[in-house]
Amino acid sequence: MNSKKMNVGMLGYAFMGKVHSNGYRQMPRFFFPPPAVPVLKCICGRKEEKVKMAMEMLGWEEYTTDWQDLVRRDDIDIFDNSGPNNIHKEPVIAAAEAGKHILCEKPLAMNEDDARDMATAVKKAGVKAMVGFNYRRVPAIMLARKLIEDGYIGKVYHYRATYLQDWIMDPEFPLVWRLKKDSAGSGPHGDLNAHILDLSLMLVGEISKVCGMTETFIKERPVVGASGDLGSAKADGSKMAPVTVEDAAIFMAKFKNGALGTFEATRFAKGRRNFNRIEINGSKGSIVFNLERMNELQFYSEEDPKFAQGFRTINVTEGGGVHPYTDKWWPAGHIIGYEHTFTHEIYELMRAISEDTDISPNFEDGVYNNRVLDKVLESVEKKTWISI
Ligand code: SOE
Repeated sequence: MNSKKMNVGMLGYAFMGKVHSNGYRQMPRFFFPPPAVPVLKCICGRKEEKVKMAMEMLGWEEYTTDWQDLVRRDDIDIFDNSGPNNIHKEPVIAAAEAGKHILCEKPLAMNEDDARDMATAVKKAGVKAMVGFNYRRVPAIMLARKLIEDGYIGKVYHYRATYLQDWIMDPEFPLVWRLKKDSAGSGPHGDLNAHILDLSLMLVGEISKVCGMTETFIKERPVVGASGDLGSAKADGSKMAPVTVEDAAIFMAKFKNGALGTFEATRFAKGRRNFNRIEINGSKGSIVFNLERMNELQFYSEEDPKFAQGFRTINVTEGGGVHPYTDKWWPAGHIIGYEHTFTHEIYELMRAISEDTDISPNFEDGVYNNRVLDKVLESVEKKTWISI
């Protein structure tokens, strides 16, 4: 079956570049027949020797170090920005102006104003544009939304989310781009609160006001050496520089529908590698999702008989259309992982492009996300509640 082919040009070759490449390769094989076949045409990065190796390792046809050329090539249909946050805006706007459809990693931008410029550009260009909030594509999260929308937990009172990591607790860990305000915009706030904030929009709705607190526990770190290799910092350990983003960011929120929200993002939760946990409490029941047990959803219902009430664990892998995406992978009980969420994301992107249907999360969702993130930081500065 010869489905339409769409050439992809991607900026970035690190973690997100790697997992997006896997998604492009896997999607047409598992979502068969695919809405379109993504061709891994050209991968782009600053360091030629590294991006050349990434081309060979990840299965791209070509490589370049010139994103300005890449986004304007006539033979590129989709531009995927998997680069650091400070190079989301300019290449995405240039690609949209050149008529490319877009997949941009989260957070959409460094701040709301930049996000708004990006949303305006894609709207004016009339191209499809998705933000890479991949956890929306976890089957258990999609089941949580169904349970909430169908009234199984009643009126939502609480959204309680923690996204905990611990990868930078060693004071010797060098000053990588995620720890610099001019390249990341913020620390775990824009990196991790962005995710649990996007899921709150999907599961509960919009927020009306926020109040936040941030802390930087380690104030300065070794500078990464000229080679850019993390190990080079040890060699140049004499050079230290200030950390310009937070190590932890916590905020409270009031949702427009009256629910209360608590959000916690940190890279200093020793023992938590990528602990993204959400609990939602309603008038008739509760839901708990934990990324470390990604194929399961915990569900409590007051409508169970009194002698049998308790949090049940649903294995979200039933086929036959019972749970989303599962028919594309394995039989019930054979679980999927983190990387499958990106294959789902790429399937939805290419389906929306091929069928000319709406995309979610779209750039307006990205603007909302950056706006709330900015308002939390404003509340930290002003030490008060800030309306959205
Ligand atoms: C690092 O914190 C990171 O790679 C995030 O940037 C991703 O969005 C998250 O899914 C995993 O952790």
